[in-house]
Amino acid sequence: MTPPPAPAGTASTPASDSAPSRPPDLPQLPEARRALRRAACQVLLGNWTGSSTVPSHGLYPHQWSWDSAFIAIGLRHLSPVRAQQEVETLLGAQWGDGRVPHIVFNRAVPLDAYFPSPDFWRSSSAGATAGAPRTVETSGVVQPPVHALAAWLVHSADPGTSARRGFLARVYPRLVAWHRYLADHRDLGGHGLAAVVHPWEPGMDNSPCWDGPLARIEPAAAGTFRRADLVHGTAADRPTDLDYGRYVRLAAEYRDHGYRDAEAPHSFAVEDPGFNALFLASEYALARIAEVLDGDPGLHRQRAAALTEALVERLWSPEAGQFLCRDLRAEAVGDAAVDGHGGRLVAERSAAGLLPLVAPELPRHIVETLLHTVSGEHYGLGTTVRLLPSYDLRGAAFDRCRYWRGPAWFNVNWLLERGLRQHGESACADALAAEVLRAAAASRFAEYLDPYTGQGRGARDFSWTAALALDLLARDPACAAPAPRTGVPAAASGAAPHIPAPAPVPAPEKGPVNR
Ligand code: 9WN
Repeated sequence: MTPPPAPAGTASTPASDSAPSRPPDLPQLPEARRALRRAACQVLLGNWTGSSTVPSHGLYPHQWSWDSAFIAIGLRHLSPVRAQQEVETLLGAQWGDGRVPHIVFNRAVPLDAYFPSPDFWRSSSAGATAGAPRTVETSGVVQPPVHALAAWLVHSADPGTSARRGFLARVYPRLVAWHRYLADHRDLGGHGLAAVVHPWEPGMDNSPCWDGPLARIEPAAAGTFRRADLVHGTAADRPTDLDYGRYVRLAAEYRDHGYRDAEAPHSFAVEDPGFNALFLASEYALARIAEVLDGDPGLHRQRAAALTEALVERLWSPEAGQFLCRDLRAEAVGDAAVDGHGGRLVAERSAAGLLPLVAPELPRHIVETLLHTVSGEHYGLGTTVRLLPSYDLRGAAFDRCRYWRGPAWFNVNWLLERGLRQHGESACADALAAEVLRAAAASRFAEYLDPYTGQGRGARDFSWTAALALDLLARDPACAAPAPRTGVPAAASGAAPHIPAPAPVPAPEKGPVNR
C-alpha cells in the first residue's frame, strides 16, 4: 500500500463526486491541533452523564458497549479515572453468563427517546435465567469485544492511578468472563470463532453483508413498533423499515427464548471477521493485563493465536483479497455448502474484512494482500478516497450516505491506522491519522462521512469521533497535555478542562460467572 497522497482537491472521484478542494491542513498546525484537542475534550465532557458517556445525546441517549470502549481510549488522555469509570460502568451491567450487553439504559431517559427501549428488551425479567442484572435494564445482544484492549490502554495512560485504584484487578475477571461467554456460548460454527446473532452485534448494523442472511427473516409487522431514530436521523442515512422489521423480529425471538443461547434458534448466525479480530486483539490485551497482575498470560496468547488461525482458516478469501463473513445458516435453507466449513462465505466486501490487520500474528502474505486491497479499486484509500469506506466502493449495494453501506466511520479508520502501524506501515498510518484528524475537525466530530466528499453525516459531536481524535492527537507532544489531576483547572495551552472529582465506581450488582 502506498501512503495516501490525496493532495489538495486532486482525489480522483467519479465525475459526479466533485470532491471539495481540500481545506487547509488545519490539524497540522500546533495551535489548530490544540484547538481540536480542546474541542474534542468539550464533546466528551458534554456527553458525560455522571458515570459514562452517551454516543450522542439525541440519537443515542444511553451507554453503548463498543462506543464506551472507544470513548475510554480517548478519555484516558483527559481523565484516566473517568476512563476507568466508563469501562467499569459498562462492566457493572455484565450478565451472570458473562455477556456484556450492547446497551446499558439510563433510567432517567424517557422510554420513547430510543427504540428498542427497556420495555422491549425486558432484560431483568426475560433475561433472569441468563443472569441479567436486576437493578439496571440492558439490551440482550452484545457488541464487539474491544473492552480488554480499552482497559489495557486506559491502564497504560496512568499505571500509578490505575494500580492505586485496583482498576485492572477489578476488571480482569469480568473481561475473562466476557471472553469466556463468547467462547462457550457463541461458537455456533464449532470451530473457534464467535458468531454474531443479530446485525446490531458486529456494530455495523446494516452492512450489505447481512442482506443475504437477513432475507430469510420474516420482518415484524410495520405497525408493531415505532422507530425513534428517524426523529434525529435522516431516513436516507438510516436502515430501511424493512431492515428494522427484521432487527425487531430477531431481537424478540432471542428475548422470547430467555436470551439463552442454547435454546434460541438464532436464525441469524454469522462469523464476522471484524468482531473476531477485535476478540483476538483483546485476548492479547488480557495477556498484558495478566502480566501486570502476576497472572498467566500464556493462556490468553494461546487463545489469541487460535483465534487468528481460525480466522484465516474459516474467513480468509484469497479471491476477494480480504476476509469475508461466514453465514452459518446458509446450509440450513438449502444453499450449497461450498467449502466444507459449514455455512457459506458471504460474497460482499465490507471494511470488517480488513480489520484482522490488528492481529499481530497474521501471516505476512495475508498482510500484504490486505494492504493491496485497502488501496485497490474496492476501497480506494489514498487514491479515490481519504478515509476507508465501510463497504466496497464498487459493490452493488454501495450507498455513500446510508449508514454502514458505504460511509467512512472513525472507529474503523482508527483500527486500520493501528493495524497499519502494527505491520510496519508507519508512513501510511501517519497519513491516515492526519486524514482522520482533518475529517474530525472539518465535520465537527461527525458520526460518519460521505467517503467521496468527506461531508459529515449522522450525529455531530459524536463521542467516539472526539475520543479517537483525542487519542491520535495525544501522540503529538504539542498536544499531549499531561492528564489533569482531579480539581486542577484547565491550562490555557490546550490542556484538558477541569474535571470534577469522580463519583464512586458503582458496585457491580452480581459477580460474573468466572469459570
Ligand atoms: C444500534 C451507538 C451505536 C453504535 C453502532 C451503530 C449505531 C445503533 C442504532 O449506533 O447502532 O446499536 O440505533 O443504529 O451502528 O455501531 O454502537 O453509537
